[in-house]
Amino acid sequence: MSALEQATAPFDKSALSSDSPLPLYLQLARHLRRLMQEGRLDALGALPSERDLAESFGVSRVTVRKALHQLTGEGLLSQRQGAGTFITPAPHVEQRLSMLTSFTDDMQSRGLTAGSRWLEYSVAVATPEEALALDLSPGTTVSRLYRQRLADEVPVAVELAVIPTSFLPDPSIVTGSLYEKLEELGYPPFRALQLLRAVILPPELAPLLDIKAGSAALYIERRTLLESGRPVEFVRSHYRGDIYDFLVELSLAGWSR
Ligand code: 16G
Repeated sequence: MSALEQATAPFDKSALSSDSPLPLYLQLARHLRRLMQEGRLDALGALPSERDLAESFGVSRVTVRKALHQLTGEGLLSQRQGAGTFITPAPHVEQRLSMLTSFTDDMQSRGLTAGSRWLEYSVAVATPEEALALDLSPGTTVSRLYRQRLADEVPVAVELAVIPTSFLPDPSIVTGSLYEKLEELGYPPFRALQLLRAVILPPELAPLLDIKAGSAALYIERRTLLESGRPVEFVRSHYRGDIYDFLVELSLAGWSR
């Protein structure tokens, strides 16, 4: 099967269901979004014509037009008069592992716009695992920030950051960068210990990262310390394996030829 045939194979009527309560154009938009996010349309660059899409999916051209309009609004497609509908390349992000940077810094340095969506925030007593990671005595309270992190509106990670309330009493005051807020409060992150592990994405996180359940992901745990050595943050995150790269700089370790 050629690359084109492989990419066009998913343009098929079985992707949509007339029994679903979701309007057909939203089902079509969701299907195309998924194909783009899985990189299955990369070989195409541009989408087939509205007429061809309508025929392949067995829907009207109005339905196709509404779906394409929806995805254009989300920045996933761009439509050029007379030239067709083009697929916006997915952002690719690289983080240097030797530098302590925030998500916002990482995005900015790549010309992407960092974003967050709250999934939940709360103040609660630290769990034993959190207390251990943050060197807290039992019963100490922490602020929890559970956020979806976006690069140019594309979800790239889901992050649960836990901060002792002595540093951040109210998680809701973090409206943008957490690290900027900590700096503003007088607790700038200074260094961090980070663990990375390749995992299969837990199924409940798949919709939050807009990828298929069972996809590969990077699980990262970070313990961030103040200059004094006191832990200020414990973060557990899942990053999309397909668009996030981590770059490590290695230098010769104390031996010579
Ligand atoms: C990064 C950090 C995370 C930190 C966040 C702050 C990793 C693996 N994690 O995502 O620990 O909480 O940056 O970002 O790099 P912010 O300042 O943009 O909120």
